Amino acid sequence: MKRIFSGVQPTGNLHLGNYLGAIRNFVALQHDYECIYCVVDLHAITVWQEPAALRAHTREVTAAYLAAGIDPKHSIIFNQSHVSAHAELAWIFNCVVRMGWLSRMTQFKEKAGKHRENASAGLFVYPSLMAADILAYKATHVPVGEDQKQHLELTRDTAQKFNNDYGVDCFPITEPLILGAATRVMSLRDGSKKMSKSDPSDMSRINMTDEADAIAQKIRRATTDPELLPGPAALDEAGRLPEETRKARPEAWNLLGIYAALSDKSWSEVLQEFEGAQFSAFKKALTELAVDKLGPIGAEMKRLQADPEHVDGILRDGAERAAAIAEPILREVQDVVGFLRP
Ligand code: AQP
Repeated sequence: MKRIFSGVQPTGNLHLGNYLGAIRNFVALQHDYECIYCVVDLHAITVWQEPAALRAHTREVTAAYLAAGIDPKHSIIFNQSHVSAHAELAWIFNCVVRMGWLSRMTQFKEKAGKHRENASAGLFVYPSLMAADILAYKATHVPVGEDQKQHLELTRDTAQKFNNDYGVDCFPITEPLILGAATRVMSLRDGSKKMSKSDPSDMSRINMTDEADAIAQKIRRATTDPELLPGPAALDEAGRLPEETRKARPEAWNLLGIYAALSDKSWSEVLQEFEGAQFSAFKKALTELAVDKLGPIGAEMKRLQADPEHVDGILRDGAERAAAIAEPILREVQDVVGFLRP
C-alpha cells in the first residue's frame, strides 16, 4: 500500500511557495495514495509562537488544505498535537538519531543563526520529530519542497538505524516526492533566498490570501534585470533548465518558474510564449494568472476561517482517524524497544 504523510507548520503568512511546493501537490496525490495531511503545531513551537496566533494559524493551514481541494472525507486532515503518538515516537527516535546527524542540518544552522546556544532544544531535534510524524504511519512517500530533502534523508537514516539496531523490518525507507516546476520558489526581492513565511518583508512573498491588488503590486515590484526574456534555446536537450543558466538570472527564472507551475506548462512552452518579451508584458500575464489561480483559494480560506467550529470539527475527526493508524504502530515499536505494556 502506498501511503503519503506530509505537513505544513502553522506559523502564519502561508505563501505561494507553500502552495506550489507542497499543498497543490497534496491535492493531486489524493487520487493515487492514501493521504494523511497534518498541521504540524508541535514543530511550530520550536520557535516562539504567540498562543492566540498559533490557534489562528492552525485553522489557517487547515483552511488552506480545504480551500486548495483536499477532501477531508477521503484524506485525513488533523493537527499534530491531537495525536500523542508523534511526541512519543519522537522521544524514541531522539535516542536513535545521532547528535552528529542533527548538527549537519542546514535548516537548524540557518534558523538558529549565530547564537546557537539560545536556540530551543526542540529546534535541534526537529528532524527526529519529523521522522516520527512520517514513520508513525509507516508512510511510504512524502511530498515536500526541495528545502526538506535533507530532513527526509534523516528520516530514512533513522528508519534504517532503528531496523538494524533492533534486527527488525519495522519501518519502510520513505521516498521523497518532489513534484512540479516550482519545487523551490524564491523571494520576489532576492532570487538567492527562498520565499519564506518568516521573511520580514511582505513584498518578498505572495501570500495565499493576498487580494488581487496586493498580488499585482508585488509582481510589479518584483526584482528583475534589464534584459529581455530568454527563449527555449536556454534549456538543455532534455528541456531542463541548467543550474548555471538559472544562477545567472535567478529572479527572472524564478518568475518564469512560477508562471510554468501555475499554468501547468513546460519550461519550453513558457519560453516559446515569452521569448524576447519585456518584463513589463510578462509581469502583466503572470499577475493575471496568479490572481486567477490564487484568488478563489484565498477567498475560500477566508470564508472557512470565519467558521472555526467547522474547521475544528474537521481536525477532530481527522485526529481520531489518524490515531487509529498511529497507535497500533506505536505499540509495535514499544514492544520492539522492550517497554512493558501498561
Ligand atoms: N519557497 C518554497 N518553495 C517551495 N516549497 C516550499 N515550502 C516552503 N517554502 C517553499 C514547502 O512548504 C511545505 C511546508 O513548509 P513549512 O510550513 O514546514 O515551512 P518551511 O519549510 O520552514 O518554510 P517556510 O514556509 O518558508 O517557513 P519559514 O519562513 O519558517 O522557514 C514544505 O513541504 C516545504 O518544503
